[in-house]
Amino acid sequence: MPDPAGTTSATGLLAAIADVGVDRRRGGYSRHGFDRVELALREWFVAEATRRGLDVRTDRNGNLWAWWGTPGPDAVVTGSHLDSVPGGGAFDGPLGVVSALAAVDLLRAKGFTPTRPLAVVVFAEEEGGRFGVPCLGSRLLAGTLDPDAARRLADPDGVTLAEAVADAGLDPARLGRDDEALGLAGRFVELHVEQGRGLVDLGAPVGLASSILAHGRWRFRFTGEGNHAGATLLGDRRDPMLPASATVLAARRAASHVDGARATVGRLVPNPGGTNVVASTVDVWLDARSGDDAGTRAVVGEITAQALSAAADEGCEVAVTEESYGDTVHFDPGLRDELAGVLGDVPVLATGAGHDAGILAARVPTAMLFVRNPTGVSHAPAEFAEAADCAAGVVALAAVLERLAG
Ligand code: HGY
Ligand code: MN
Ligand code: MN
Repeated sequence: MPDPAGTTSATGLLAAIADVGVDRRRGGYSRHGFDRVELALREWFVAEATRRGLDVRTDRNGNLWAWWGTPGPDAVVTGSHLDSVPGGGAFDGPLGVVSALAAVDLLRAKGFTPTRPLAVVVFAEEEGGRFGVPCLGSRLLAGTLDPDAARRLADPDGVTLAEAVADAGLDPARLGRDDEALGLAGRFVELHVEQGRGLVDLGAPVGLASSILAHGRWRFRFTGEGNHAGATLLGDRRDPMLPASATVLAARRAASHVDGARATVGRLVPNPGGTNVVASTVDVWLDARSGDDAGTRAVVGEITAQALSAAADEGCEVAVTEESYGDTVHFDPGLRDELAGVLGDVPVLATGAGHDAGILAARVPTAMLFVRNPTGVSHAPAEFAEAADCAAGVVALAAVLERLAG
């Protein structure tokens, strides 16, 4: 189906970046905050926004704001992120960005002109795939992440966030709460591919979000004694891989004790990581989530107790660091209901995934639109959305923007 005159489809825009950041080793995409790939995606976005006559500005935290009209208070803001998890899918993040551009096209093609400022935003490092803290750009913007701690965040190669943003042309000394930028936002609506099968099971192409689970990330660093895999008797070992392994198993067990909870270890890094070497340290990252703060804290508490006990049994030390945390987010019910009135009888779903919208919701009336994902899979190459459903998402987002900015 050809795009209406003067417009581009979300899938057409996604196709334009389909070769950027392909990860041939992992599969899928690896696009991380301020790395070479994500900077190329930023350049692409700036060119696409500029081509549409939008005025693109970069805020002090590296978030891009593409303005339709003069930046001003009570703006209607939409957008998402361009970065991915390692080996991630093509839609998580970029679908929200390209749908916003396509919605601007659609509104322009029908002769719409916003009566209040409208901005398309690309947030920096939403996945935390490089510096370890999710929603890095939106947390800094909202003032919920200490800028000094943020500047010291380092990627696996030891490059700090301060160095990375400086290389990207930003002043690291200016990272931090930006009330001037965020104060312009009157409402924020993020469109996102659904990360689950809710819409598939309900047979609907588009839905609205009700809430986000309480979730966070914790690093468990187990320290033992590095040694030779052959020359060291079992009784003489302090092998951190054992308590690390016990922690992985404890995560699933603890989560099964709390209704609806999830706990995951997707990343475990032994040091030095030799096949014939007893590790000296092992880092384990835990991602834990549940419907409320008490549930998530209970899961993490049980896992931590197991980790401490297993470390003591093996004569190892363990240090636990909370790297990020956010309580349950309930999106603005008034805005959600207003959008439901625009979209008709669409499903309202909770999400287990975190989003920049979850960070902004504390400061700005915020809503999310979901687009059906037939595989229900996300954070993996199988993540997908049909062209027709992406088009339905653009039409829905355009209707929402017309309502809010009309
Ligand atoms: O981890 C999350 O839930 C999100 O995709 N950053
Ligand atoms: Mn994600
Ligand atoms: Mn996302």
